[in-house]
Amino acid sequence: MNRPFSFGSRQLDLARPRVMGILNITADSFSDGGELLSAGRLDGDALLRRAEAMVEAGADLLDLGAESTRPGAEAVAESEELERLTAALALLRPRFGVVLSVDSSSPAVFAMAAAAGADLLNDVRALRRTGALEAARESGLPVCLMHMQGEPGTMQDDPRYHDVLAEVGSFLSERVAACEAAGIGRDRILLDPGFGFGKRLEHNLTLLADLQALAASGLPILVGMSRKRMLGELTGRPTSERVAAGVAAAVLAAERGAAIIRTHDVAATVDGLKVLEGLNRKRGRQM
Ligand code: 9MG
Repeated sequence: MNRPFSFGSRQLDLARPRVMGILNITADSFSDGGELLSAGRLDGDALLRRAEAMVEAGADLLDLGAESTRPGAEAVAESEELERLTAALALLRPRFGVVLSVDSSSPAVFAMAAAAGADLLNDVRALRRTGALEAARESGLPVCLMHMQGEPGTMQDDPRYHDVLAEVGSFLSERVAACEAAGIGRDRILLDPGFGFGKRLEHNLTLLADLQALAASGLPILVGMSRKRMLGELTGRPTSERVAAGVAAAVLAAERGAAIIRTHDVAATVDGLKVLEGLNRKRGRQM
């Protein structure tokens, strides 16, 4: 089955799982903070080198973020976020044909991103900020709606659920309905259960085990587990040594219907997904 999805003027067939490389233009992201900034400003050469390596390794999407969402991270002023992302898009857009995603919750950033050639809005707050739904609609871009319990600063203090799968599912359904009411059609929506966003290990594992339930919505599912704490809890390893665990998690998610895997480790993830694709060809399952 072909599942073409339009990201602005670009299309991706999501019948085969795709890899989204993470580019954090931040001082304090949990794994790669500070690597793309020099004296507080975007290091353009470092960004281009990292983007090129990811695209060569097989990334079909790149996700650009200018504010860390890790617990305890410093807030970044909207003007600073706009400046970093505008500069990054100006460098990347003319050079790369891949889908460029912007990780932000800010309506002002959404408007800028559309004008600067971005193809996707990735909002960990699922367009809940004032004016976000309207700005996303006006951008004309597709949106990734992610589930998060609480806010980044405190979300891991004491996350609780009665039924994490049902609660994440109903939150996402409610956000899809809000998008549709605001004029953003289902053909412009991707969903994300938000691994690690206000969730303990047991919650993350339940969501991974039952990811097919979310995929049953018919909307493409994006997941991000790369180097996250859940992998450290399972393996006892620090962030820099979680690549293998991240690939395992990516393959398990793709097998359960994830269409896009957000990762720091593009080459390893692409290889892992090739193993799954080979197996599925053998099983006669088309991807
Ligand atoms: C920005 N960001 C960090 N982790 C993420 C995840 O798991 N999903 C999405 N969509 N964005 C994320």
